[in-house]
Amino acid sequence: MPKSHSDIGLIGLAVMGQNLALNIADHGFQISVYNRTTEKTDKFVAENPNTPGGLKGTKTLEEFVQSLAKPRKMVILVQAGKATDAVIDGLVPLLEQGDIVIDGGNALWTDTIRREKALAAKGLRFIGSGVSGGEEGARFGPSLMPGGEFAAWKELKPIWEAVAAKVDAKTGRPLTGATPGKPVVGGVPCTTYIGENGAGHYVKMIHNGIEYGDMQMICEAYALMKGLLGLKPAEMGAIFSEWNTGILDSFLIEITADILKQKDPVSKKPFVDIVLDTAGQKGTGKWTSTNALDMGVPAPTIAEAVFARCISAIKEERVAASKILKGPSKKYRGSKKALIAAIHDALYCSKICSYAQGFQLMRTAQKEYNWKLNFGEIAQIWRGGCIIRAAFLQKITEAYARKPDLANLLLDPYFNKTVKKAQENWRKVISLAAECGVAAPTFSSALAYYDSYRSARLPANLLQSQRDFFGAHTYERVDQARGKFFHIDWPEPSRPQIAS
Ligand code: 2AM
Repeated sequence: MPKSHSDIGLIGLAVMGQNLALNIADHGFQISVYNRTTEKTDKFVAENPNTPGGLKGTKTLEEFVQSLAKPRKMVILVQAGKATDAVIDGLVPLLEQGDIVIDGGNALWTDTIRREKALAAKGLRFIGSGVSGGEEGARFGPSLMPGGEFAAWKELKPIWEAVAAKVDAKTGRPLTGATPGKPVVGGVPCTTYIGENGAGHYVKMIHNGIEYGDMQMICEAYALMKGLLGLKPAEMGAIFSEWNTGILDSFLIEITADILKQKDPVSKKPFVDIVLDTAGQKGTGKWTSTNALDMGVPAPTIAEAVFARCISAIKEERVAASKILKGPSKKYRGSKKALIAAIHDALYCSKICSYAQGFQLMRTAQKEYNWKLNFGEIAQIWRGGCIIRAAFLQKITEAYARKPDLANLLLDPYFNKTVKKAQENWRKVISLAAECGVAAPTFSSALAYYDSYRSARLPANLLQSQRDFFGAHTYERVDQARGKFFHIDWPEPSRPQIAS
């Protein structure tokens, strides 16, 4: 017997929307659905007649809104940007005080802040929730990062906790095996209240920036094994499978192993060998990097991962350059086993630096936006459902449990000790990469970040002197208190003057 009013509604029946709606219905919630093109709604409802909670198709926004129990809760899953604004504009006149609009798209966090404020002025509540895990995650358990008014979150919480991915309470391992109509039972849900207004979408963006870093770092490990050792894809697949049983245990390492073992169905060659080496991007890595520059927070490894995609995209130019620009002819002649172990360590150390940068960004943003982020919990809800899910995240949760106001992940005793032990290998890999001409932009950038961060004195003394020389930008002195600025009268440059 359908309920007179649905527990929640969802607007936007593209794949993500359909999957999230089915996930919600699988948990016994009745859900009303609406799509701008009605045929899609009809088809979707007709194709899924027997979900535990029930799907209710609606043909107009009015019908959709009227079908919801109060306070109404409705999830928007349409394209981020203009489409989201268009849907909100259509909804607002139909809503009543206290109703809750939830944007599950990949919105820019500043848009979420703007929308939350605009709706609050009308007595409506707005939650911007990051939804991570792609289509599979949406269907069987995503990682959910909601931001907005806390009281609104409490209304949404039972549904969000039910549909989120689950991890084992003791081990933190993702609980898998959900099938249509039979979701995972028990476990700790991969969702928690992130913070006010745009906090959820901000944290989702950082997740994606970290994801860019993880993916590129894995690609560099692959490039090094291929370039320095000449390994074949299947051999590398076996190595990644082995790595997946240790500290690198993660979704991305697991799928990399599978990809490297995959044969192309057409040519029967290793699949990766027939894939063109140009990578696309949708923008969240760029947003993360731009935000790092805007806030003046060093996140070079994440930015390098974005640039690595950019350089991959100029394929024709690279092919032309490859015929002109020569690299070294040096080959690696040492132990294969030792180098594989060193690449493993380089990957792990680089990963630690990349995550340290992501968490530094969140730490700075929370001050800028007055959020109170719980970094340990954020790492925890990334353990299941999302693309960066990894055993390693447990170490981050533990680090923040030890010291909630940790300034940088690298300063935590576990990470400090790990990098100390592994850095010889890390440095060996970077040296070899440079000597043999294999590009390893994120590995190298991460090491430079580590070496800069641990430097009590950087060459910026010279840089500031240059600034004072040509622009009278002043400098601070090592023998005076901070905040006192000096300038000296510099001599004319000694180079010959060019006559104008
Ligand atoms: P459609 O099926 O009618 O195109 C992803 O594109 C989803 O966003 C689809 O469900 C799409 O609806 C919806 N969408 C895109 N732009 C929209 C808009 N301006 N208003 C409402 N829905 C929109």
